[in-house]
Amino acid sequence: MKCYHITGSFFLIMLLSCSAPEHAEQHLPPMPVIPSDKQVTYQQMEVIGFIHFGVNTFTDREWGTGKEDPLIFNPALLDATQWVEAAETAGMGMLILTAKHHDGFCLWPSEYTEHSVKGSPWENGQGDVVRMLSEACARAGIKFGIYLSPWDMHEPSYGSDDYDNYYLSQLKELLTGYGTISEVWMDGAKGENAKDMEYDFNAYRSLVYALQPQALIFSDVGPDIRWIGNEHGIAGITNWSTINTEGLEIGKADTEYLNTGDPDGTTWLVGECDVSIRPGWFYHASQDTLVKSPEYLVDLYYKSVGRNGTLLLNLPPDQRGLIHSNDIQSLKEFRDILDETFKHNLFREGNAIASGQWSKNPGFDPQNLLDEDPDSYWAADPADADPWITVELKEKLTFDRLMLQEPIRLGQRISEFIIEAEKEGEWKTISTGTTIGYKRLLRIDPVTVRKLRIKITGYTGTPALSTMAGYNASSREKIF
Ligand code: FUL
Repeated sequence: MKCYHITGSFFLIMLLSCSAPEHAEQHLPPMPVIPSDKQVTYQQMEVIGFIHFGVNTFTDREWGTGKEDPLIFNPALLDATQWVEAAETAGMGMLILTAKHHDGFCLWPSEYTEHSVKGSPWENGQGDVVRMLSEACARAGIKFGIYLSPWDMHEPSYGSDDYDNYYLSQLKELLTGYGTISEVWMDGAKGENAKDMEYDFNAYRSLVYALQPQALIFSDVGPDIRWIGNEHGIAGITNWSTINTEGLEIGKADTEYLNTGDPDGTTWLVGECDVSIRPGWFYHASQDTLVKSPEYLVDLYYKSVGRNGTLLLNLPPDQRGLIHSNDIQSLKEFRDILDETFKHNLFREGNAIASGQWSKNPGFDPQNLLDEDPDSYWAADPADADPWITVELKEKLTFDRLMLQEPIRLGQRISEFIIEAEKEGEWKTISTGTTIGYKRLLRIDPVTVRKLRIKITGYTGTPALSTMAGYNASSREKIF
């Protein structure tokens, strides 16, 4: 919208219409695909924990056989509160427990099988790990989720049509007996004896939503959370929360596609980046020295949360039923490093000026980028082809980390951006990127400047940003 070469009252009218764009709406219209409230709350947790525990812990295996004797399950010091404390140390908002892994052994006394804690010497067969952990999470105010493996090596009906009923009955026990279940984790792993059987995922999902409507369901293809396509905890450098699930099947989806999402996707599925703190998912004493270092975990945070995903980090308790001190030390230092890096937003007192804004309404003011509220945002004037925002800092400052956020309640829009800094009167590119979404963290070489700007060069809808923040990395950070 240009207003040059116009004179007199006509000029005045045009000037008024330029400075008060037609978009006087109070709200930026949302994109066609937006997250549900529960998906937003889930993503804001950023880091969550996985607990792999069961007969494999006692056989030193990753996958069992289904023939394990429940008598081997005897974690003499099991303390779910210690697991929750470890999770809290790392700043996790939820713990997901392997209520049943592929071997079929149930960590709760299921009515539908004898292959469970009931047959173990632990607490004289009266124990219930699901109950202990769900209660410990509730006490600490963190969320609780379950992994109920569809693959079951022990259950005789596995491979036949009757199996879905068995699975649904167990799911119902877990969904009705243990308070709020915030995430239900399902994978598509299958035994050789089930080649012709299809899991009835639709029925599983319907039951979850009927009994716990607030629960989020994870699988390769959602319906709330999608697998990120690898078990290394790494999201695509480009990562859309939108994706097309049509034709995608659990266990058969293209992992590259899951890793990056799709700007044209018709479904919102947050990408969850699962990885274990050790090489294995279950505890093995031989891996006590192979616990991922705090620096490595921080690097993973940048590659998951910092790329619009969530980090699902597995903490396997040992045969005592406790999380090993090496793992706890790493978790603690992981959080210390992150806290140190992100403790002070250097842009907080800066001044933001934009190429334009959606409307004069202060709700769209560029200054909203510099506060700590993820819901306050700037939205561009749609007439600007390459909208930009310049941030003038209160003085010359040095920073080497940048954080960008989109107001994702309105969808994900930005596909390409450039960050420049003013050095000796010239704008120099200091970073470029693609998607932003909930959070994009950029690690750059340190710059000392007064002014920087972001230019948004690609977008699928009128661009909006809720955060632009600058930090100085803890000296303990490393890039792997
Ligand atoms: C996979 C399983 O096969 C692994 O054992 C582990 O539980 C991982 C998180 O999911 O599907």
